[in-house]
Amino acid sequence: MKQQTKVHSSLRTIEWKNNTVVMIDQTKLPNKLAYVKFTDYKDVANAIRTLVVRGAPAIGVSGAFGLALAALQSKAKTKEKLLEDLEKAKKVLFETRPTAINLAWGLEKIMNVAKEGKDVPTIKESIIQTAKKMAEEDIEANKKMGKYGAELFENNDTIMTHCNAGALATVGYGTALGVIRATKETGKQIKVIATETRPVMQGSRLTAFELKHDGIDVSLIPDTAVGYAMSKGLVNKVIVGADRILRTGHVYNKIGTYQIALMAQQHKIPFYVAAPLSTFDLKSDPEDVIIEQRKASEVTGVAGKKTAPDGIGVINPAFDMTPPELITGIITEVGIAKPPYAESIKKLFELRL
Ligand code: RUB
Repeated sequence: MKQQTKVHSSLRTIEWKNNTVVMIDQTKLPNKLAYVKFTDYKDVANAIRTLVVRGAPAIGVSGAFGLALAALQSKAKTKEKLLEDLEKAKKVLFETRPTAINLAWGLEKIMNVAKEGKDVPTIKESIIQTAKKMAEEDIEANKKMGKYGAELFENNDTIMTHCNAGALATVGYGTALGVIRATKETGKQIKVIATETRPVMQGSRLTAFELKHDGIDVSLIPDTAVGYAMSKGLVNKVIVGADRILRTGHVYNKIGTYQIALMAQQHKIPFYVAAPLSTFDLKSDPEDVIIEQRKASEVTGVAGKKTAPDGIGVINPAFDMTPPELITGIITEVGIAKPPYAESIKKLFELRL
């Protein structure tokens, strides 16, 4: 029998407490673990826009909580007027970040609950209950994903990850880092190599913080050292999260994911993606997906200090697309999809029904 090592993250990224949304302010990490509280949906929208909360599943649930606040803020006396107020709030929340599909998913789910309700008080109550349930279900999905994913990793593996697909990108436990946590919980010894993830440093600020917090062995590398680490045999497997996965298995994730997948293929290193079904977009084609472009100052400076001359052009896409042929498997809460993805992803959704 394998030794059971319990590795739990005590970090809870977002929570609904006494009609207030409480979040970890991720912009303050790793220097300070600070929490912010919101009672206005516009502040939640601003928190999503400014990366106080980020990561696909976390912004999905934040959107739902934002609508729950909007419902409480509404002075509507009729269902029609309440739906109008909610539509207005939905638009503000939706426009914060365009690439992660979970945001649209979270907002749509709450709007459907609102439309089905019969009067103002019952709609408000069912929105709050649904949003709270979505938060709990996110953690459950991550734990299930962890169980499936743990089987893919061996004792003594060193696993590379990019960006932050951990407890901090979700409500808790994490997707890619959830699989790493679950692997550790089976008693397997594993190490993690985290990329810094320029320009916003989710790897060094968040992944390294979160893994250290949980006592998981983590080494940080510059994004530019991925080829070095792979060519020196320092990496056995790669696992990343996703912001959107199409029915064809095209994966949108943090900028830099594509080049890591290409290098993994060159070095014959398995490349896995972990994401809940709420990250899948079965309707869009690659040309429909909007890649968020972020401000130039993220690239022309580091930690508030200017590192580039004024008056130059900057290209700062937040995400890129990794094509299915570079992906070994996609781990979800209902199982693992393997190529050909058009068939295996369809099967996963049938399993859920
Ligand atoms: C986050 C990012 C993460 C995925 C993880 O980007 O790209 O890797 O969101 O999602 P940002 P998941 O920090 O700009 O939001 O947890 O589904 O794997």
